[in-house]
Amino acid sequence: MAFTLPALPYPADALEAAIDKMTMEIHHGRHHKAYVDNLNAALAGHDALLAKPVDQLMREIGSVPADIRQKVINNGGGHANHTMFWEIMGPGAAAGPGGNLAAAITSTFGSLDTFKAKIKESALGRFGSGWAWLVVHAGKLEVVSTANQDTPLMEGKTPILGVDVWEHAYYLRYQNKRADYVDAWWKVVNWAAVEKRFDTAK
Ligand code: MN3
Repeated sequence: MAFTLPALPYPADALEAAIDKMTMEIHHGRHHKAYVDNLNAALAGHDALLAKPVDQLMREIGSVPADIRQKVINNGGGHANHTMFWEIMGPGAAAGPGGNLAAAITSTFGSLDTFKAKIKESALGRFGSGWAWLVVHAGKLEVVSTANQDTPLMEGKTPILGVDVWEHAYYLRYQNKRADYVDAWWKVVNWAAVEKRFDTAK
């Protein structure tokens, strides 16, 4: 058993409203692929760990031997984070959430706009590389940020939306303008997929 790179669920040019085709190709085909390859290399010979779904592997990071744990955090986190990232984006997406998620965002943050502002603050506040997340923790929504490829799964939190703020995610079109990238990114959020993750996480 080995981890494999999942196919993008849409063509690489499908998210042009926010992310250009070349960025998608390099991000998926090289960066994400490298995380998968390096994760498999780190876990060579550890068959029980290779057999776990990646989200479970990351939730149970304490069971990974100490000598390879940081490699698994970096590359297993990279694999888990990017797999979710592709799934919660899509072309022609709705402008905002519906259903239970819309109600939970309003009751937690006050409004969708306030929630988006919190994600932006979190994304811009992350010095260097990392992610801004909407997670479910103990049944409640929280906005959190992580460095590098650290995943909220390692803290017992379930990410349901996340924006990659590594420069490789936006540099070709936005260069140093991370704020413009985050503003544009909402155009390609697949809210139906986020809602589904929310309903499952609760
Ligand atoms: Mn990335």
